[in-house]
Amino acid sequence: MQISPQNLVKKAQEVLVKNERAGFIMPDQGYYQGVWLWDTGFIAIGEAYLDPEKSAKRLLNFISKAQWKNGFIPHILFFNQETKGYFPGPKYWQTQVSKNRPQAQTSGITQPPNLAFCALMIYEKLKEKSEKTAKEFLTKIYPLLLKYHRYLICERDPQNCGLVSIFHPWESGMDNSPRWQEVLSRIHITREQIEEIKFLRRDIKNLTKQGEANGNSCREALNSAISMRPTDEDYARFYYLVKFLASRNYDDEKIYSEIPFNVKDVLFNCLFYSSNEALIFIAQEINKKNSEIENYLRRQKEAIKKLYDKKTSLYYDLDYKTNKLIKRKTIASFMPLFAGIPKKVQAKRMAEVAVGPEFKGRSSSFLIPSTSRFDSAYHPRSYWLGPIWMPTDWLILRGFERMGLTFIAYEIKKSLLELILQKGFYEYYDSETKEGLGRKDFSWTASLVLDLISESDFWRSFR
Ligand code: 2M8
Repeated sequence: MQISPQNLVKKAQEVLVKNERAGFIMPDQGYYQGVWLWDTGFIAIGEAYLDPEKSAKRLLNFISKAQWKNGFIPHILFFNQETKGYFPGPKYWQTQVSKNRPQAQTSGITQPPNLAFCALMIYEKLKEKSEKTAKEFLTKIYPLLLKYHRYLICERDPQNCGLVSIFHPWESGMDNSPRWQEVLSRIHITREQIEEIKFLRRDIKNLTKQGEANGNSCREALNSAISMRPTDEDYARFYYLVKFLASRNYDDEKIYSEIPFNVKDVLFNCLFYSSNEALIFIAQEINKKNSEIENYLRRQKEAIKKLYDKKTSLYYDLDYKTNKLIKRKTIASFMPLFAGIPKKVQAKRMAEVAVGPEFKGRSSSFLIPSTSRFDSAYHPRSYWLGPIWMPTDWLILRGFERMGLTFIAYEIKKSLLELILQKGFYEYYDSETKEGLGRKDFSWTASLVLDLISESDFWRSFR
């Protein structure tokens, strides 16, 4: 065993401390040089168990610095103008073309909106110490979150259909998921564009050397290297979309109708739904009423229900251009559980799929790989094409728990903890061998362990 159960909290805490920089917690130490939106939310959950005041301060600080004037919260807040080894750094986003950009260096896209339900978790923990401090935190964070949610509703769902759009695979958090293959194939990429990307990504190859210099074994360093990450072709399309957004001055109205990537992502929408539930709760706690969010929540519920496919018993993204469901089975298909949307009978069917041959497979553990083992793009070691990721399995287990399917939730939780004790806090894990892959000592993995081992009933009770 790599970590003894008695040492788990200490080790998780060490990871968070190690990845601290300038008052923020980065995803890792070395590659991801900035603060990511949904990572920040998940990290805040774990830190709330250790030091809720610190966690509250960090979350407020992140939003205050990163948020644009129109309420938009970008997926990365950068520390510096240059990010050696990480592409694309600030200069490629050209955010200066937008009248809404903040002073800080940021990206120009967002990420799954988990911040409101994470803020509520911090509130729960703050309350255990001081009711007054807890309410003060909500009073400060509520207007910022409300502004962000209003941005998503107005700019990403201009037709008020109840589903917000994403404009880039990175906004989904599951960058190279097979869900995006067909939509992305509509973007034609030239040989020159691939060559340009090869050049722009050349620094990542230095990571291997850097890893060795830091005392990591060669194997571990190689795991972080280029082969398991999205390909140059993927990146050429990702970069095409970055340039597309900047060329429209980050004007959402134009982008919405013109961009080739406009998808109603099921994961994004379910986390937004849960964050809206949390926002309504937050408003009540500080004696405010928010009928605007309440109305949208009802609309969202009806719209998410329509993403269900009876034949496969799962939920799927909607391609805005074709108005068709994107029927690729991935962990995103289970996210309505977290939002509490499926009927009990549907949730039971989803549990059967999760533990069946397509996801759990023959493994004795109950871990859910990011992509169905039967999908043509499935790969056990390649980023979002198949490996096991802590935050998404965490969302699924909390979802099963919410639906009252406690047996499967318990089994996933147990399997996740066994995995961490045996392998440590990796970015993701091989879905066949369970080997730790990507970056070592990864913040969201360490942070969510702190929630898994707690006896807290919060995720079942807050809604
Ligand atoms: C990964 O995404 C970034 C781009 O945003 C990247 O590959 O460079 C994803 O796993 C994403 O979900 C995550 O938030 C980010 C930082 O951990 O890394």
